[in-house]
Amino acid sequence: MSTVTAPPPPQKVNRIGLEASEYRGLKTTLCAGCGHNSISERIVECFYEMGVDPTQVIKVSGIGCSSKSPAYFLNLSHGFNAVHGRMPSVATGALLANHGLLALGVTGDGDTASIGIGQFVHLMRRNLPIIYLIEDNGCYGLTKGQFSATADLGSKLKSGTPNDLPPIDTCALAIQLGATFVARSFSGDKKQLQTIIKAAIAHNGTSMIDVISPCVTFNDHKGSTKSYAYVREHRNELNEVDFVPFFSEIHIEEEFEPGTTREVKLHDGSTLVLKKLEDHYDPSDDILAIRTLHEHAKRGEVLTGVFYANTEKENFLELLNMVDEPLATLPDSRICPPETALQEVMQELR
Ligand SMILES: Cc1ncc(C[n+]2csc(CCOP(=O)(O)OP(=O)(O)O)c2C)c(N)n1
Ligand code: SF4
Ligand SMILES: [Mg+2]
Repeated sequence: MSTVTAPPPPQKVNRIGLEASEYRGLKTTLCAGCGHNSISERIVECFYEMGVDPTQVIKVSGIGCSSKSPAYFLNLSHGFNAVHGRMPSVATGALLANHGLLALGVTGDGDTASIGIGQFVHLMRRNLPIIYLIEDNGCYGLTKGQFSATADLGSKLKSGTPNDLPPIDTCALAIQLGATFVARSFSGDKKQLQTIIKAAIAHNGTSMIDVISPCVTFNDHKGSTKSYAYVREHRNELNEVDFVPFFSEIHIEEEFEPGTTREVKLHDGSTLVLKKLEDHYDPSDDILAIRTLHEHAKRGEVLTGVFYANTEKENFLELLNMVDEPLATLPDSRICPPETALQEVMQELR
């Protein structure tokens, strides 16, 4: 009697024919329960669901537990682990060489707001097309939990020592400097974080996302304002966010009640839908966004949502008026002008 082996069950694939497993990375070595691990999972889901070609992505990071996390997602992508706080210049160089890549920067609050603040501010004012995601735990997790520059005034270390300096609000700073998509989320909020990352993938310009991501080992105790308990208790959502990708069949008018939402059309034709906005909140008003952030911070609240979206401003690469083909793909004959071109220039200068 012959035995018939059943064929393996069909694997689910996305719109470019890849399985979710092709978006994963190595097994994490971070602490169990670290917020950074949840963010890695969201990145895998979003890039898979959006059908991004992982071979056309570059992951860039600095130094820290957060900056280690690109090893745990998108194994098929390019990657560069830069020096502490110096990821923005590496990312800028990579995109100047190959603007065909989708850049994903993953960094920490120490990497960004402490040692890396100089590079951060210049990245924001350039509006480089990059997703810049801060895994914000208010401390230097990798070096045993010292306060970073995003730690709140009065927040306490495990030893009970209070922080006596005011925090840098990376979102307010990014808006003031020129980033064109600015949001804050929480590693424990799967739906909000997924929506914001998908919108950032569709945005053409700098998407600055600050994700509160508790460090369970050094900053998750009573007295810390970056603990799971504190964020859950003091969280206030500025808006409920929904995302409709350009390839989806869903029509926004059918999904949501008219008049209750504000829609932001993104570069690739996708739509970000903002619901339940605070009274008359306008996400294209940068001054209002900064004021709103300061007001909520003064009340000790952790405000999350999409604060600012500007889909009109040209990005850094457009501003430089670069050739259409990525520089990395041009032959030497087009990158190095011949001897005669130099002679012509010299002639003009005589
Ligand atoms: C030039 C330099 N200075 C200091 C350090 C030590 N150091 C390594 S990681 C780190 C802070 C990391 O904090 P953060 O970016 O918030 O990442 P987290 O570990 O909290 O995710 C520091 C100070 C270093 N590696 N290089
Ligand atoms: S030390 Fe903190 S930030 Fe680092 S992996 Fe552990 S929980 Fe995460
Ligand atoms: Mg940190």
